[in-house]
Amino acid sequence: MRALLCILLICFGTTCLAQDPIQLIGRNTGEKLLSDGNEIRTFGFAQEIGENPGVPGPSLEVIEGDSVVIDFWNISQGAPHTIHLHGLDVDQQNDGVPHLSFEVHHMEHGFYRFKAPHPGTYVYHCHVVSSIHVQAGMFGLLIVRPAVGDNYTWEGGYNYWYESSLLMSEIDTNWHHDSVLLHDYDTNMSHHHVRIPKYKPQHFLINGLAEQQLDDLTIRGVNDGNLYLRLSNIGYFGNRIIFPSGLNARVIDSDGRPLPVEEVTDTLEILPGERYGVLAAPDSAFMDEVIVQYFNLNTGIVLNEQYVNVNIEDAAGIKESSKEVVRIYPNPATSSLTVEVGLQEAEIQIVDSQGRLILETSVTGSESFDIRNLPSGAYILSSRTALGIENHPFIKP
Ligand SMILES: [Cu+2]
Repeated sequence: MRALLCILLICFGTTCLAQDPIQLIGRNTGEKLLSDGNEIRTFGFAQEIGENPGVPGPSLEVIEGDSVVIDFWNISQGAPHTIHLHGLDVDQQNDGVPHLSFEVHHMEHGFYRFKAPHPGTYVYHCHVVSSIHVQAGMFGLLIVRPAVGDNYTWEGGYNYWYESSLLMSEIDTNWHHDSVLLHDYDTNMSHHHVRIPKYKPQHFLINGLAEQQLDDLTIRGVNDGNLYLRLSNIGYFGNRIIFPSGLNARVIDSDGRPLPVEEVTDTLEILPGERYGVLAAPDSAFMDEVIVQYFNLNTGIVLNEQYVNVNIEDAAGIKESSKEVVRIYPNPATSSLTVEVGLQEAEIQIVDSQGRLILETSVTGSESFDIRNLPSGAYILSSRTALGIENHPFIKP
């Protein structure tokens, strides 16, 4: 039985680790709901046909050393698009700068290939008339995770319990009219003259959200474990990030490289295109906010502030039970399987030996599932909580 479980775990593991090409679809007909209730037209990246491209696009994750292929399929009409891997060490051919690399036209596929270099936080974006296409929504986060493991900043770096990514941008709705978005484009030219309105953003975003929409975003942590923040700016304003002093924040990496000297600070400025890694080591439980200010690069004047909730929990109870956040019994299980979760909520999935999803639900406390109709065989129940992912193999005789 143990051998069977090992084989199953290996199969299960490989499905997770397989380096299939990452599919990105370019679309010019996105819609974005703003915090004031208005909808604007956007360009953007999706991962499925028919999916509204998000602003930002999907966050991509790869592992250091992986051979990565991004299959970019442009299904939109009008100007071509590209994918520029901002800050990543890739060769010129795969760098997405149109006249130095290649453009992907309507109904074409473009393949970007690279070996994932330094672990860190990067941004990808379209590089065709980039001032317009980035503002239109064609950008997203790219995280290179270290080969040593998910919860490390890099090999020999820091271990952390929680992480949060904040990607800042702005929106000027006057740039989202067809007169700007449907600009002329001549593929033979490396530079384009496009008339654009003066940039006066009215919306200041974090992960595409602003104002009351940010209630859905919380930076979580515990009072005796590290919390890693990935902070990036893809807007045209500068960002000043103000951390609650209880976070004991220090800047440890920048643009995908560890900083030679770490800086303990409650305030961090991020200029357009920059990314920073901040390690927080809170020593008490508290609730507060991270303040993000957006300032004009020419005048230095702060035009707007947004707030992200911070919730640092007391680790005492959580950590005691963390070796077994989720417990399942009996095993083997004939008629019912009970899933018991520690202090928090768990998202659980049961997959069969072929990796087929049998059940997906969330559990708080203890819940029993009727498994009389489940065919005999080996299964894996995987659970995801704020403390990580656990895999629990079980047998239905
Ligand atoms: Cu584009």
